[in-house]
Amino acid sequence: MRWNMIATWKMSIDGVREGMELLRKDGDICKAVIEAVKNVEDNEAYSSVGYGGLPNEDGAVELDAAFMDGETLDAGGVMAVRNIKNPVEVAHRLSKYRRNCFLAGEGAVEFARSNGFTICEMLASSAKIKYENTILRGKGQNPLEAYKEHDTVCIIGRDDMGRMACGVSTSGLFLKHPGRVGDSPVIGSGFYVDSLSGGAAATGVGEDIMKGCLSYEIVGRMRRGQDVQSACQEALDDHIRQLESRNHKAGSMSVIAMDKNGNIGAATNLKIFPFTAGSSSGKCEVLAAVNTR
Ligand code: SD4
Repeated sequence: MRWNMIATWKMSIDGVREGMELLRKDGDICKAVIEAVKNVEDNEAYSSVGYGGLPNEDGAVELDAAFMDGETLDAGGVMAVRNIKNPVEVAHRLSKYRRNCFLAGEGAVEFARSNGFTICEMLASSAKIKYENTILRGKGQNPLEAYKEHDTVCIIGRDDMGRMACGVSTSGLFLKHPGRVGDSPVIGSGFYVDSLSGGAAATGVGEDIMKGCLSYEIVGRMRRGQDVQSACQEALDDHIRQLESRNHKAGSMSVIAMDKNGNIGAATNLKIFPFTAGSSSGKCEVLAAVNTR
C-alpha cells in the first residue's frame, strides 16, 4: 500500500486527517505537513508538544521544532524557544534561507516576533499543575524520561508526484535543563527527508538518538537500496548494539520512515509504539511498530 503521510504516535491522527484533507484540496505537501504538526502543537492534551507541553526545571516551556523539504533539501529549525505558538511554522520559514536556518533561544524568538509569528504564553494550566505536583510532591511523569504513549510529533509526507517533506515539534524532556536541545531539531538525528530516497524521523530519548544520527542513517540505507522496514529495524538495532558495547543502556527510541514510493516502516525498542498513517484516498490508520528487542 502506498501512503501519503506517516506520523509518530496515535495523538497525530487528527493532524494526519487534517493534513490529508488539505493535500487533497491544495496539493501542497509542505503545507499539509505543517498543518498536521500544528494540529498537535495546538492540542493542550498532549503534554510533550506545543501548548500543554511540560516545562523545564525552571517551570518554562521550551520548544524544539524543525522542517525539511525533501525536494530541495531546504531545512530549518528552532531550538529551546519560549512563547512561540507554532514553532514548526517558524522552522519552515527559516528553511527558506541559505544561512541562519537553525536558530536557538532568544535569537529565534526575536526572529519569530519580528516576522509576525504569534507569540504567547505556552504554559497551560494543566502543565503547570503537573509541574507543581512533580516538584512539590514527586508525583506524575518521571523527569528526564521520554513520555508514555505520546511524545514528539514527527510527520513525513509525500504527494502523489513524489515530493516529500517532514516536520517535527516537541517540548522535549520534562524538567530538562534550560537551554537543553534534543534530537528533534537536529538535522539527520530527529529528522531527514530526501524525495529521491525517502524520509525518516525519531522520537524518544534525544541524547541517545543523536549518538546514532538515526534519521540520516535510515535514509542512507534506503538510498543504498534497503527496503524501508528493514532500514528502520536494522538502523535501530545496530545503534542499540553500538551503545550497549560501550555499556550504555539505551533509552527509549522509536523511528518512522517512508520511502520515495510511499511505502512505510517503523521500529522501536519500546513494548508498544503506535504510529499513524494516512493516504490521499481518505484512509487513516493507527499501526504498531516492530519491536527490535
Ligand atoms: C527529545 N526526542 O527532546 C525528544 C523527545 C522528548 O519527551 O524528549 N520527548 O529528546
